[in-house]
Amino acid sequence: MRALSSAGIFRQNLFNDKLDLMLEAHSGLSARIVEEAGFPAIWASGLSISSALGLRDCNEASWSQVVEVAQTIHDAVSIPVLFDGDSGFGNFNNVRHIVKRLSHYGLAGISLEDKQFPKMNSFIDGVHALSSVDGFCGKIKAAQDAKRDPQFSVIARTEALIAGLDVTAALKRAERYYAAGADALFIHSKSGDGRDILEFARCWQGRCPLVVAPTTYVDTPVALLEQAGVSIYICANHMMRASVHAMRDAARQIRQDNGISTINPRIASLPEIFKLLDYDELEVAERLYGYD
Ligand code: SPV
Ligand code: MG
Repeated sequence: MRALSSAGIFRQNLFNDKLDLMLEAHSGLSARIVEEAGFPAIWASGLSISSALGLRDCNEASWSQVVEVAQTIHDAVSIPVLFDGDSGFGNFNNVRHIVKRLSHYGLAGISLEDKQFPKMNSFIDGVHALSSVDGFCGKIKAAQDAKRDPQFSVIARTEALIAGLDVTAALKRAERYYAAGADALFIHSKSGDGRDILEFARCWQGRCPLVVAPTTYVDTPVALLEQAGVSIYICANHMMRASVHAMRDAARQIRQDNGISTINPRIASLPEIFKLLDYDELEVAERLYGYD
């Protein structure tokens, strides 16, 4: 029997009856740590990848830059990687070009959001202009038609709540995206208590899997979201944010001490890094293939 592709494994996570947590990665190294911690899948976050590149999450990074990082992540791990496709980096034609490449390369799926291009990160105050419903449905159809692996998932993300619309308006958009062929629906919100998400999920009634990224409603219990019908809970930027604190502390300490003696026992040892990146495997391979 043929082994399931990464996309097939992700689809199983999406459609099983339980909620799965996905954690963000923005580099091959962070991806290895996410896999090591036992997560079933990785969110290749636009915000985190842009931040790691020293860029803002408003499409300052080109689509090929972001795809290249996502491919590096995919190469570094054996768990599925879901690509944050923002608003598609243009129109339907850009979308199908990107989906063709991602699915060809073996990524598990793409999330596309109904904002105009260039998009701005959802947590920046200001206007979040939505795309037309018809235009976004075209992107979903184009993505489904372009994928090279039938198991590749196309997730439609509505930013209706982010743009200040209500749950009814978000549901209307979601219904159209589902009818256009989305495999799952990502409902995003910047509320502090997640009540809008729970209301949305209640009304959605499990028509297709729901995806959420509770960045602002951190205290909403995971079990409550699961009961409401959420399939994927994305921890969207936490590896990137954790690394900023850790790197700041290290930089300050080294600067203050004018040396590396205090910081040395507080950071990862080199053997730890070698283990994480499986240097031992090289020895095994050398025995098999020779050294030259
Ligand atoms: C990202 O991680 O880039 C996302 C999620 O799209 S958010 O930043 O919450 O919009
Ligand atoms: Mg994003």
